[in-house]
Amino acid sequence: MAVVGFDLGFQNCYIAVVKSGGIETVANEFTDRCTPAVVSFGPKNRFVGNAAKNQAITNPASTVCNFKRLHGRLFEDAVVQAERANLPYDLAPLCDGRVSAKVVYLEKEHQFTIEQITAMLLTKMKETAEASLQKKVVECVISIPSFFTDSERRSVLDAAKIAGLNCLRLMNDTSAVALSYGIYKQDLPDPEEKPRIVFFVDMGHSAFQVSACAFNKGKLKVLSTAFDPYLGGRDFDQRLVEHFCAEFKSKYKLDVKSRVRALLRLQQECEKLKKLMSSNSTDIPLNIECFMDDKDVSGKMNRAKFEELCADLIERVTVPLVAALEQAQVQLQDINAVEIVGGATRIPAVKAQISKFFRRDVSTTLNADEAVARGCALQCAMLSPAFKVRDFCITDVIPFPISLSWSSEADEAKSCHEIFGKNHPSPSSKVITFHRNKPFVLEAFYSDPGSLPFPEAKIVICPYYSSGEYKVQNVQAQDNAEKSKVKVKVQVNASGIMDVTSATMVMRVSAADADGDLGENTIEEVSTQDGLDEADGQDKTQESNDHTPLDRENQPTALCPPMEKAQNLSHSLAQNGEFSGQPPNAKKAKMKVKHVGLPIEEKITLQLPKDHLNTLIELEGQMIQQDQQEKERNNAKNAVEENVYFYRHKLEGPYQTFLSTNEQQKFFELLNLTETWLYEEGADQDKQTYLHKLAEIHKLGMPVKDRYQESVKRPKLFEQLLSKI
Ligand code: ATP
Ligand code: K
Ligand code: MG
Repeated sequence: MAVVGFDLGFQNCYIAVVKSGGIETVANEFTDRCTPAVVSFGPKNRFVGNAAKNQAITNPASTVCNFKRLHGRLFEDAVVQAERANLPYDLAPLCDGRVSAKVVYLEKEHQFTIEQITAMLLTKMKETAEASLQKKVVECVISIPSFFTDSERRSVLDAAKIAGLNCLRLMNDTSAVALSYGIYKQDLPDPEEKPRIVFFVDMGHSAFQVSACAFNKGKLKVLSTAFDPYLGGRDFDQRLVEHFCAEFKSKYKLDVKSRVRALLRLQQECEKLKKLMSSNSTDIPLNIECFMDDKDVSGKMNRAKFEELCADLIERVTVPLVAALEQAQVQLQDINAVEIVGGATRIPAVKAQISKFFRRDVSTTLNADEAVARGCALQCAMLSPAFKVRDFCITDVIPFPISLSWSSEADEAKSCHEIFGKNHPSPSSKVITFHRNKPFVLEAFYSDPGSLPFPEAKIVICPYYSSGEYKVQNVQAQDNAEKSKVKVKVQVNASGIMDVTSATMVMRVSAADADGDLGENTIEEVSTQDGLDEADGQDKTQESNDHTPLDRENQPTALCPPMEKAQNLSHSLAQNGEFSGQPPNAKKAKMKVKHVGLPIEEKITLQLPKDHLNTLIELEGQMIQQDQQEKERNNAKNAVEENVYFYRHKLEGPYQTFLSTNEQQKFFELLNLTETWLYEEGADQDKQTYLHKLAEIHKLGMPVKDRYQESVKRPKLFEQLLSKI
């Protein structure tokens, strides 16, 4: 099994794989380790990554970029509308209200869902990984921002499915970084010792994230995460763009924003300028030739002026740092290191602000661009049965509090119950006990919509506020007409996705029945009223006792024992007066019961319906084929062209004496005709036509080539023969 990690950045994507027992970042066919998050649509094929980025200015309306934050959102969403105002291509609603990109592909208008667009990017990254590993890639781990909500996470997982990938886990960016930091550290404190506290700070193109982590030998525990989902490198670029737009308006009377291409060029130049200012504090010129109306423009900028323009952005850096520190409940002096990653932390003022807040130098021991992908690959290796990875249990946190609501049996009024609080360890699951005699509905939602990165959630109840509805079916009363006890398991899995995963009805059975085949299902009763019974903490995490981080091939990993059970929730909730469930250990009299699994009908907010997902998987397959055919067609065309030049060159040189003047003349004629044809009607033909042309050339060329090669070989053979005599 191939082991692959994908950093799905807003601007830059990276691929890391396990190769020869170590983690490697993979370069694509342009020998670039970064794959730009851009998908462009042409009349015959798609372009993804570097090739797509090259189309950004020439084909802006069908070149899709800056799309990561559109995942799991409706077209109407304020965030989507804000993004849309700055996109060179258009967005449109699908019939279910979700957002799609509207482009021209194969000379027709197409609407692609954001899942499809990300799938196209993943397809490309998958192919790059496959080319490097020389094997098929299916399993992978993909990074996402820690503030992604349920619907955003599900949307990325659907994208992976469309690309034919089995994403074993979605991993929060900063947790992936923390893993790549911790796993190689030989000197972490023992489990019973005070942990080493490290803060990881990542500013990318679109967002700013920070997490506080506690490390012990074999253990990484995320203590808190905080973020500003709307603060990233692009906001700094935008300040420069605004500055020069105003300057060019007064200096050249140009309305830059009225021309997409000019604006795109200015954005590119401003980003370059921003990067240059990171290593240079003196004046830096900005020159763009033929910018608009054939006018050249120029300007200049320096770091001090730039920092002035971005003063409020730099101030905002502190806010999530304060939050992460407070929530982690650690003191500044307890922090052992502050590691920064992400391209935008290279901005000196951003770095200085982080450093000022923590009152220490920040460390840059990790590769700022590749740490996320490497962490994902490490996690993938840990989840792969084919690799043996050093002990490392990862506990992440839930970024936003999650509640369930249900109506009580007596009245229909719904009550809400917080199941997982902010920074609750993740993955995690809990069992809730109900007493019911008919089917009932549970609704999952975020308890604090104001904290979600969806501005409008504060005003109206938007769909993201609720993440799903689960109907527990087939519930019925006991034989004696009493209500049945129903145990429902609620889980936030390793990818940070919430689900009601199972429901069972506890049926009392008579002694006679119990003597039958119910042995295994017999359990002891626990509590009596609606309420949370137990929290069974962390899922299994993979471990072994090995001391090198990675051992190659086919050594099964051992599972580490389940983490100590999380604190019993029924107890603490009961104190709040919300639950009156008995402590789980207070057992009642023994009773024979059987557990009957109940079907759950789920309705996940905003998720692609399954049959639709299958259609999209098929469509992606067709587009991959289309790209492949176009590639083959192009290769065939190139082969014709190359052979025209090859034979012409050879006919003028070494092949000259191997054909008659007549033959030669005929051959030259064919080559000239073919060349002219290539520029005219042959410019755009199907593969077969090119292969036919190629055959015509070879028909004349091959015999000559053979004769020539024979003549070269003959004296050599003769020599060999002579030497043997
Ligand atoms: P996100 O994490 O938001 O999804 P991303 O992972 O694609 O985005 P990165 O690749 O970490 O983002 O960072 C890209 C940003 O870093 C861009 O805004 C880029 O201009 C900026 N950047 C890269 N190098 C430098 C530099 N030397 N100085 C200033 N900014 C830089
Ligand atoms: K990145
Ligand atoms: Mg990033």
